[in-house]
Amino acid sequence: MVLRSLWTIIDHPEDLMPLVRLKMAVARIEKEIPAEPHWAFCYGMLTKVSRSFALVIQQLCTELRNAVCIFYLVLRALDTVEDDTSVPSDIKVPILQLFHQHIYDKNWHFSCGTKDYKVLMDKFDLVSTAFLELDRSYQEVIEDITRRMGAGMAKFICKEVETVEDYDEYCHYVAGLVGLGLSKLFHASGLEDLASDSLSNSMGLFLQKTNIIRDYLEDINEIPKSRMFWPRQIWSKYANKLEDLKFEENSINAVQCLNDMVTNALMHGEDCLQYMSNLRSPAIFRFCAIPQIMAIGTLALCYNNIEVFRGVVKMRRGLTAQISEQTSDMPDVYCAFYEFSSMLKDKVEENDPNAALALKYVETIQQACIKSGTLNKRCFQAKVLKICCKILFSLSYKMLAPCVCFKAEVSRFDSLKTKVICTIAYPIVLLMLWCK
Ligand code: IN0
Repeated sequence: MVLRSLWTIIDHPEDLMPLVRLKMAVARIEKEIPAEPHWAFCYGMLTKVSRSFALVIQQLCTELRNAVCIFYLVLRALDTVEDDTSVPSDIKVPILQLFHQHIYDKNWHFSCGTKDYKVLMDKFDLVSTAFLELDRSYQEVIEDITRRMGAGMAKFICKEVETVEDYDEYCHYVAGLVGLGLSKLFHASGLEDLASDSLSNSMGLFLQKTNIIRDYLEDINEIPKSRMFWPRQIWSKYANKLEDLKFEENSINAVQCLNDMVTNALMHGEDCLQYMSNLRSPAIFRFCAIPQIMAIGTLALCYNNIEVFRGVVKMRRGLTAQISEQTSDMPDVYCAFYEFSSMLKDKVEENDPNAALALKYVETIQQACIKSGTLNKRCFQAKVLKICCKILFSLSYKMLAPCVCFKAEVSRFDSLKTKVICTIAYPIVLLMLWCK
């Protein structure tokens, strides 16, 4: 594990500093938890259930940050109820439908979920206490979205995702509504114009469809019962049962089905670019842009990749650290969307049944990036920087490694043992130097 991480760093030296700085940023926010017990619980919980979200939320001004933090935890709690397969449907449905009322009641309590989610549910009174301190305009948004999401989730408790229309409807309830809610919170803060429902919905759908694709294996292997979000209308073209896609003998069909799903998600890319380009506040912009870039990066990684059916396919942590450091304005987003969609385009095979449609969506995204007129300069600078970093790293590695390695003579530097020692020692020395 440690050795694999070291090889990844040797392969991608440009990841090293962003990773160290990210670690330090996480340590900083863990120290900066507020004093009042209910807010301390909420921010502590946020860091536990989602470290990267806890980081991006930090950029928002205090008032909006508190509202988004509570919105996130309320939605996570709703999700915990929906996800807990040990709760019978007749108990679950009314809880989902009435959740928007429970958030006002400090004495309401329902125990479910596991690990951190169980703690969130058991101490939900602390989330309610914090919710009741928010400005009324924020409370109204959170209440309204929780009501609509709870009703939508309840509808899908007894209903499978059959058609592509069902898939869009389900994703609207669990993620599109988050987009609508966030747009209203941004507007209530006075920092943004109110975005259209359609663009806000697309922001959520792009993220959620990416999660559903990436989490195929985790969801299908869920105990005691599989969770299935891939629409039958898509997978039935490639298999008799959704779980058959994970078996080796169905690899060709599995990858074609996966490509069909990725193509479907790509359709929202253009709307997301439009939504982000309308934002005015730099903090809100970064908060929105980082997850979107992660999503298109994940889609590019998953496309035509059988590993989705074998294990977890995730972007390198170093790359996600780089993205969160290097995303500050729209040209950065255009550059990332262009680069990741090019990566995906290179993986499209002519004989794939959905090749033409995938290429069409890639083209649409790339055209939007080109039209911005900011692409060439920014992307070129980023590439040059990356290449320089690689050259510098490999040069300094060759020069420093023999010194780092105790007793290593240049002639013996090529032996495998020496190389392994140097590979371990070099990043440590580099880190120590940098920390000084
Ligand atoms: C989110 C979204 C989110 C952030 C910013 C702007 C958004 C606009 C529209 C819709 C959603 C928006 O971001 C988080 C990101 C996240 O939690 N990532 C995970 C990583 C992962 O792999 O899952 C992490 O651990 O950090 C998100 O995924 N969702 C979310 C939930 C609530 C809020 Cl307030 C914002 C979940 C979902 C279902 C995609 C909407």
